[in-house]
Amino acid sequence: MKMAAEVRWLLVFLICCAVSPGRGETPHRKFEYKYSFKPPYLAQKDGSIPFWEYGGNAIASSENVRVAPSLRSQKGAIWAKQPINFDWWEVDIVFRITGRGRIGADGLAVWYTTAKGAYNGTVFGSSDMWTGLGIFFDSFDNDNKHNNPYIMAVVNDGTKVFDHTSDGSSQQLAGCLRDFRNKPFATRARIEYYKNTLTLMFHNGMTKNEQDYDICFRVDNVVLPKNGYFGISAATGGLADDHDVLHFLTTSLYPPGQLPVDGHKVSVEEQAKLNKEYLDYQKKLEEQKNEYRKEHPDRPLKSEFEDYFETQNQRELRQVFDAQGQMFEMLRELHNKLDEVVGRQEITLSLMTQQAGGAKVSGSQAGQPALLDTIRRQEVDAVLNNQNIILSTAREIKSFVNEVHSKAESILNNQARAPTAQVQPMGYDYQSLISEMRDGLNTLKRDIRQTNTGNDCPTTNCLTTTMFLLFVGIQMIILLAYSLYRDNKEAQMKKLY
Ligand SMILES: [Ca+2]
Ligand SMILES: [Ca+2]
Repeated sequence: MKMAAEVRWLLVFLICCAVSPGRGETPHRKFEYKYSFKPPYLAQKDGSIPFWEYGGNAIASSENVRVAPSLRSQKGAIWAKQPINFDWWEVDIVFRITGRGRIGADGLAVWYTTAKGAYNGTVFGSSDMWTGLGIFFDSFDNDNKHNNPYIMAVVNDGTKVFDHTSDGSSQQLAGCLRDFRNKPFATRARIEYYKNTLTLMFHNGMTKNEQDYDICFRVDNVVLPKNGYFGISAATGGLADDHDVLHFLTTSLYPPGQLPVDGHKVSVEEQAKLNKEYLDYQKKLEEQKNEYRKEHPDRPLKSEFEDYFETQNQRELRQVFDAQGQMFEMLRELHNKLDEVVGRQEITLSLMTQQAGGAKVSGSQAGQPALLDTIRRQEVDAVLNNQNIILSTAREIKSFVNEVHSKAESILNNQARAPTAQVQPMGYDYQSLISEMRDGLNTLKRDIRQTNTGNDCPTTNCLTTTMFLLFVGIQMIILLAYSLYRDNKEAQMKKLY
């Protein structure tokens, strides 16, 4: 049942995906020429720019719009004539801010506001307290925090006064520190407002590569008023830069499936009108060109050849920039390759560590000898130590055994000597007894002889032989009994040992 539920959910998910193909897919794009300008023939002969109006100190030429020239206290602006009729958009501007000084002023602003601003306002040449979005390229460091040139976005609801003294740092929605002044190539900004996400990509003008953008900021949940006007303004102060805008290209963005259907119907009617407008414009342009050629018969030739000739300095500069551009390209390639190499190295390292881990477990042939060698040495040391210990203990045991042996020998000797020592007194006793008995007998014989020779006493009456033999027999029996008693006593003593 659980599996079935999961499968059902998966199906629902797949159906959702099929029904609304790619919420994250790239939007439909449509170039909006009515909100764009670009060279060549950016401005017409009369100085007007189709679908745009400019004022203040702004100057338009066929190549660019100089919104504020490098003179003191200049202000200018250019505004689209029509408000936009789409919700999401992308604006690509190509611009150059150049000046002789190390520091420039004041900066350039790109606007998207509910109403066209002034041509000589206080915020980078246009009106303060605007309603909508202002993107400022602020050259001059008013608050002296060494954080300019700076790019920032400020959204205003028509009530806030821009804080120039702090360079708008407290009011900015987002920003980034980028140097956009005096670059070898034109700087570019790509401002995208799509599904309430505002993104600013910036090209620093250091390379020829037109796609060399990096992100300045991306902000979600940005709500801008609908049907606003696009505009650009610029201002100079005590210091001055030329603020030139070369391209202003607007693209409307439509989420997939949201391209206006009725727009197509309208365009059928409008198309003829627009085609006519376009043809008129082309005709007018040709007429102007012809007039220009008539008025300046020598100019076209000159301008044609101007492209072929360049001064020494120009050539050197061009060569330097070309070389620099090539170096940048090579560096980027190298960087990419380095990343690739590092990635591969990491992969191989991880693989190697994995293998090493496996080798420890399985005992691979590569790691074995080194490991065994170290173990052998340790083992040999241990064995030697053990041997030494064993030798010393063996010596101790040997000396102990010798001691025991000598002691045993001495004991054995003592034991061997012991019976003689014990027997001796017995022998001595017997011998002394026998000698005593002999002495006794001798003295008895002498006494008998003396009595026999000296006194009249009858020998037979005094001591008869039977009496003598009886006496001796009794004495012998006593001696035997005594010796038997001694033997018995000794046997008992031995048993006790
Ligand atoms: Ca400033
Ligand atoms: Ca500042």
